[in-house]
Amino acid sequence: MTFRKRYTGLIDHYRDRLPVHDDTRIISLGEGNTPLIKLHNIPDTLEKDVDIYVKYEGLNPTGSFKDRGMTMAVTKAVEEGSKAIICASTGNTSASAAAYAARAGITAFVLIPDGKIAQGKLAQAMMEGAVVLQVNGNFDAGMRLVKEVAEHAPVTIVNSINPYRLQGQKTAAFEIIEELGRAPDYHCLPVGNAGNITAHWIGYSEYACADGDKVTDACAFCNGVCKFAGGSIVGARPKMVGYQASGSAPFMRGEMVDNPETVATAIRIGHPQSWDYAWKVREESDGWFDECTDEEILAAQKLLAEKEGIFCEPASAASLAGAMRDVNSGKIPENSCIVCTLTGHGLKDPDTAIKQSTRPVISIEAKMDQVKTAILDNLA
Ligand code: AN7
Repeated sequence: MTFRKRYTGLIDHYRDRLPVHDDTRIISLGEGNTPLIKLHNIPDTLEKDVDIYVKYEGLNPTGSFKDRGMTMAVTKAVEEGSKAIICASTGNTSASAAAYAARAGITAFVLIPDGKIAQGKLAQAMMEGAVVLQVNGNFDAGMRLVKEVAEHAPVTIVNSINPYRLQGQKTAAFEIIEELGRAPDYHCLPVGNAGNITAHWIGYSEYACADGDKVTDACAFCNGVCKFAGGSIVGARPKMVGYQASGSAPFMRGEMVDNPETVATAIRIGHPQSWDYAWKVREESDGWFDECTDEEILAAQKLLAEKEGIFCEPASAASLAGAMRDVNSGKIPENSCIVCTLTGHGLKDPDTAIKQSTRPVISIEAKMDQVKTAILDNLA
């Protein structure tokens, strides 16, 4: 019998590319190493022939991509002697911060917009012992408070303005390149604060440059914390495409949005923290931003579940909704290789899922004839 080496998280796996020391105590829950799933049924419904892969980040330990950044941010916070972390969050960051703080034995303070986070995320933060502060205001208001309080109180911010977050999140790009043997032509993501699109660009850029060289473009993003190790297997980088919800689309409006609204509460963000980085990513990658309506987002979420058996949360489906539209319009050309990041798990937001489900739940008596009838009525 042969044993496969136990996977122990992305810091262990990409140690030579991340800012940790040999004796750093790693705070990990086994994050990363998520599946890259090739869609089989949805591409047939499109007007052009393309390959679409989804990177199912909902399969991280707390159900979202935030864990990639949080393992780094909390590892470094602990290394630097911090006893408490703090974040503002639309839900997923708070769930992740709470989990990694519990693992490390430190305190997490999370500021969430009152009544505007999905139930699963709130349940996680509460169960994992975070101090939950419901703010009578949106994410942007919470973020302002967090930045200010961190100047006075002994707390480390673990929002994506913490540069270690992006370092952890860049590993998703490494995994994609290593599985495809190349970078995709297009990488589509939902955009809120624009930390994740920036992190992916850092990852692709590090992989794309020659051995030992620093890519000045990419290194401009890391605030000096990157530990670039070199090693190229690809020369090309993808075009980065960011999709926002129409009601929360500051990158489309060209300015901050003060009252963002969308059913995709994860990206209900009007004042993105990585504003400048994101424009730089768009420019350097020759990509673009676009917006999806709530209807398009929910339709894509449902299509993905019904046609492929993959359940993501509404915000995540913006990547697929936008990609499908851009394939049909020809903006993404025929024969392209496309990766869409599914940032969070569908179970995060059961309320929205049940509300938009059109399948009837059939109530029956515990009788055989009623089961048989239901089967005969519903066989495809
Ligand atoms: C599922 O949890 O900002 O563009 O506070 O949860 O890197 O902000 C969540 C963001 C996309 C946007 N998809 O990523 C938070 C938070 C999901 C998310 C995003 C978020 P960024």
